[in-house]
Amino acid sequence: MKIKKTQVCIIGSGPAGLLLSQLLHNEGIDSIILDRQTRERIEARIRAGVLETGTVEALEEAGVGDRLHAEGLPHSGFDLSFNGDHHRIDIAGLTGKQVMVYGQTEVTKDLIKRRLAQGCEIIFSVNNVEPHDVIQAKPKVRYTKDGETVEIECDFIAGCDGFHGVARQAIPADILKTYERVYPFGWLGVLTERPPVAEELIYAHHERGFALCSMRSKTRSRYYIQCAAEDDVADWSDDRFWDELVIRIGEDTAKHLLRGPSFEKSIAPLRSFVAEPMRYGNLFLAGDAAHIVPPTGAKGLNLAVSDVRILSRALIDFYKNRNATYLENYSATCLRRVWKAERFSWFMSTMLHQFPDFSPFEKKMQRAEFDHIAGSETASRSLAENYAGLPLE
Ligand code: FAS
Ligand code: PHB
Repeated sequence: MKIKKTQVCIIGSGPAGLLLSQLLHNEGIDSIILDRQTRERIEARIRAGVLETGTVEALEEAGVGDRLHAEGLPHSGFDLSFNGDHHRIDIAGLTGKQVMVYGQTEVTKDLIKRRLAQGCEIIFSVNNVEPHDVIQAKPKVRYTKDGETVEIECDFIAGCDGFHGVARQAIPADILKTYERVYPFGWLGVLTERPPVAEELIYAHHERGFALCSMRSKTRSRYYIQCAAEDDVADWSDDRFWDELVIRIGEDTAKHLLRGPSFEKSIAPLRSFVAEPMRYGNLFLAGDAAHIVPPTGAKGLNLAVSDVRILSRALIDFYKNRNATYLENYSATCLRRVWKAERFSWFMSTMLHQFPDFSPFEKKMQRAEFDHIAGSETASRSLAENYAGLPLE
């Protein structure tokens, strides 16, 4: 069996794995990244669209801030709409921060390009990835590629392999505790080469279901509508999608809507999920491998980045100063932030979506939540602080 050696073996070449590898490299720490998908498949994924300030700072530190600032759109607020009533959340006025609209697809492309340019070993299209000896001093990761079995000997394994990855499974069932809520609906998203309907994002509650108007640039729009969890994309023609979106965002907004052909259309399931602990021996989970949030709060990608900022700080302190304190505290530090993001994402999802089993009282509570936010600067500030990103510990 072929043997490779590195300091940190990273499973997953999504935003978490790529950013971790780059931040470690900046401090002279070597890593190898494994991914079961091809580079093309990874770079074709359409996912998040909103970056917190902390995420922008981390990407600048990783040396991929140029295109982000050249093409990204700084946003100072967004619109909450509830059955036609509107309330703007003034992020800049309430928090002094902005968010950056820049697609995760572009973040991933920028990070892969930089990692490869710096000679990082990213091994795509691997199979049968297996963490081994994770509680030993020298854990290993085995995989196969082109029929050959390879073993990577390392000091640490970073499980950045997403919700469906293998790293979380390396934590024994009697130690791993998971928490989950699956929502009774999904998000049907489309991309179209048309200017966005408004300058800022619109999160809309409507009796027929939730809708979100977002964007990727001044000429490319991203729209979502809540759909049944069992819906099939084939059930949704472009015309049916646009007609439904118009109803949910209301005529006043929709008169600015430019319909166009969708060039990406997909349905994403919604769930809240947390796995504890995020560390077992020399295995560390980061990003979707450890937690999932419904995208209503725009937290998924940003949580992955904050995990990586905490993990890279811990690993760097260990290698430079042989101080393992941050490593020991990694899971607890991340989880305090994760649970606050889970709460915010659950709150936004509960207020804005139609739940088939909601009683009339619960529907009144949804409206009351909106009215409380619209009527209280304190409540609006709390929402804005969570959306813009809570401070890193
Ligand atoms: P990722 O899932 O991005 O990356 C994991 C990587 O690990 C993948 O490249 C995968 O191929 C690889 N992998 C998996 N198993 C492996 C194995 N066994 N061996 C080797 N490699 C393996 N977040 C938002 O903030 N806003 C959104 O609108 C939004 N929309 C989303 C839509 C969808 C359909 C999904 C699935 C997620 C969405 N998210 C959104 C969340 C998303 O952005 C994640 O938070 C983000 O991708 C997390 O990054 P990673 O943790 O790196 O995981
Ligand atoms: C997106 O643009 O894809 C997007 C933006 C904000 C969200 C979710 C998705 O809350």
